[in-house]
Amino acid sequence: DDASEDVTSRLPVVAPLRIDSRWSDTTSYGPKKKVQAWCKLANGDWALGNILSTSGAVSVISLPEGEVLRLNTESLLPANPEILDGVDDLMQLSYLNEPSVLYNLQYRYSQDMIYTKAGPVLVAINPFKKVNLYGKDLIEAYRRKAIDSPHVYAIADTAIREMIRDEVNQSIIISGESGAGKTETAKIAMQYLAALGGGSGIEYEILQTNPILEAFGNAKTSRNDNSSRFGKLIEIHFSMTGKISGAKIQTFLLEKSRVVQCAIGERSYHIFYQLCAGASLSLREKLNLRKADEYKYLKQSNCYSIVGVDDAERFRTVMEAMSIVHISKEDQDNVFAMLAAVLWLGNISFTVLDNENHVEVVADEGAHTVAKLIGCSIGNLKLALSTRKMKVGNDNIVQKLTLSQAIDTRDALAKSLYASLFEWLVEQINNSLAVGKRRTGRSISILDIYGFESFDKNSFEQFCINYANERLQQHFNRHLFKLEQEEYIQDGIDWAKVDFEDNQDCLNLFEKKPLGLLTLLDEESTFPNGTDLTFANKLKQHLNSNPCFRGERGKAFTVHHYAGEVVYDTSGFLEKNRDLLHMDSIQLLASCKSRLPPTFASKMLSQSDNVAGNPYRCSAGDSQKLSVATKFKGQLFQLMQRLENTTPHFIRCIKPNNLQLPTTYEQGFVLQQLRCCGVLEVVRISRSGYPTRMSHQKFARRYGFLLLENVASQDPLSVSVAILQQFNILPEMYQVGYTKLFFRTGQIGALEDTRNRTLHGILRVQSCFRGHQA
Ligand code: AOV
Ligand code: MG
Repeated sequence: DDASEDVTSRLPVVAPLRIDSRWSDTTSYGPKKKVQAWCKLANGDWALGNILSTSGAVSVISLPEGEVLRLNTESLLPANPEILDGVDDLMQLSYLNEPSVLYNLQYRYSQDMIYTKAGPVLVAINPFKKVNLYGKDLIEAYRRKAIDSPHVYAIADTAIREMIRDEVNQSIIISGESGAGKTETAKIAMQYLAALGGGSGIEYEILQTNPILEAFGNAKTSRNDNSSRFGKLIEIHFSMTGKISGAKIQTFLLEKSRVVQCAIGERSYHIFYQLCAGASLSLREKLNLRKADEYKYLKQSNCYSIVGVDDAERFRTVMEAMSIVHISKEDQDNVFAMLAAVLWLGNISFTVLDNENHVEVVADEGAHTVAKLIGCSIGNLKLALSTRKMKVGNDNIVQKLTLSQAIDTRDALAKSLYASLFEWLVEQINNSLAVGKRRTGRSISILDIYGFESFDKNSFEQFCINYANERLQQHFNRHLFKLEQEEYIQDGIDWAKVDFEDNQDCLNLFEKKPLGLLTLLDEESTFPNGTDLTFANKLKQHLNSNPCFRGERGKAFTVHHYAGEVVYDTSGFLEKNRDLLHMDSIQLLASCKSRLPPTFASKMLSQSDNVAGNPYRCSAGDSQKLSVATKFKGQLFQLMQRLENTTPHFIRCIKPNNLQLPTTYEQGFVLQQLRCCGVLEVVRISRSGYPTRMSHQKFARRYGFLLLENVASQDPLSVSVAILQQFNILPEMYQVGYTKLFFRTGQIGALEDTRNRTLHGILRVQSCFRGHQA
């Protein structure tokens, strides 16, 4: 193997540490003539130029197109030698400044090498086109380690190996902003795990959950034609023999407002359009289905199709996938009936009865179809949507709803039906993939949540999504920076500290009690007189001194997120946070002789925390139910706890441009993402640090048998030192701590190979074979 004459492989894996982007010791007196350097152009991009002369503060640079610039010497940054162009791990760069990293990624990207390592982290740049990087042959090549260029496959492979080696659960944590490629990356990782752990057939079911959940949980937004509107953690379990034994999916906060409202140019959930385009004639008749543009919920955003997507065909794929995860044809039809009911609910209209704006439901095709689909009488439906039972003093009265109250009630019912349907689906899938209760220490979880979002108008949904991303960023920081530093210090290791962007302040802004965004939101949500405006004012009153917060005019406020500033409009915050479904609606559903899958109806009813007080209560505000934000926070805490108990593998997805275009790499846009996710710091820390570590005991146990002399009687530390010596591990490649050994990247890999070869007797077989030849 050492016959490889590839030049880059002879470069030291660990370049000498240069804490920042300044000129190195080789050019210690600053930029020199004939040296290449990065210069910042007026448009903010970096260009590679030759230094023609430099005299103190001013340098003269020639650019490739012949242009000559006079620049402030201070503003020049050193460029790496050509031999380092396109290295597959940023750690190999001699100069780790921003333009060098940008250039390296761009160089690779232009050759469809979309994956690059940044120390322990995999950076994936969205190609926005088909690339020849996937499939059976490549999976096999990665499995055999015939290829070692950075890839999602390689990450998944490491996860499997470490799971087996350490008997510790693993996680693959994928982050990046909306449209960066997280969901695609998660699927690619799943494919690898399925291929390696396949055999029982369950792997096929696991893969089929993707088209289902994407149909019901993804939608076209202005950022991404297939944007996930829910968070997802899939835990894939393995048996002792390394075969997949089952899986469990947990979802987080589905954006239900999309069902009843979405912005121009966006779409509601894919499944609605798929159903309208792909339903068979008999299903159409049964559900009284129309074309998508005849439904008000779908019509309002004036967008029905996605370029390159055939909704009818996708519908067939989804039905097939549902059958594979054992959802019966009958249940499937019931699911479709619920979808049709949601669509027809949107078409229900009201007539105003008096000058107080009280209304009555128009008993047209919409109302009749909904009643038929959910299995209630038209009379009950009309009552539930236009009146509310209340208790005033000792009297039970029935109050007529105003137009806006009725519309809210109708929409709340639609949202709630859809969200329950989604939950029901996840439950069915989990039943089908069920794993035993045993915790085996053999699972790999893949986390794919909605990415950071900043639109022209940001509401409660973005607030929650971005909060989740803050939490995730902290997990990333903790693992790659904080815990790292703490561990070195604890074990007495000599090590240069690297500063990183800590986002604790922003998390505090959200979570602090009693004066944090979430607590203040909950408080205002329970005040009978609370409005979005009083909420916004309260934030300004209490949080204006917080550096992560800024009050804006009117009902808006700005949060300084790790990934940038986002202005939130509080309109609708309180209502979305309360998320009330009135008892009248619940009772209506309870009365349905419904076609709903049985577990679904009972689920809706058992969600008593979704109930706005009892039916005879005056105020909807005094219920004891948990708010959406608080529930979400709890879910995120739980998620983090679960992830804490795993060995994490991080993948950072990067969006090369904001237009979803192939072969378009916008430096500034990429840089912004690299900066906020801390990729450069990760490389720096890995280069200066010792990412692999093992206790003396474990190391001695694992590799001791490779020693030529008998060491049985010696203590683990001495055995460890003997191993290090026998295998000629250079002193700068490791450090011996009080309890552990710390290694630079790549060192343990070589030892592992030797160990595996020895264990499998390959060494002996090979030498035997050579002996024959000779
Ligand atoms: P996201 O999950 O990060 O956004 P996706 O995974 O949905 O982003 O990717 C967006 C689109 O980019 C996909 O629909 C593909 O067209 C394209 N894409 C991404 N990765 C690849 C790849 N490896 N090869 C080819 N095309 C790719 V969001 O869910 O919006 O945060 O909430
Ligand atoms: Mg996604």
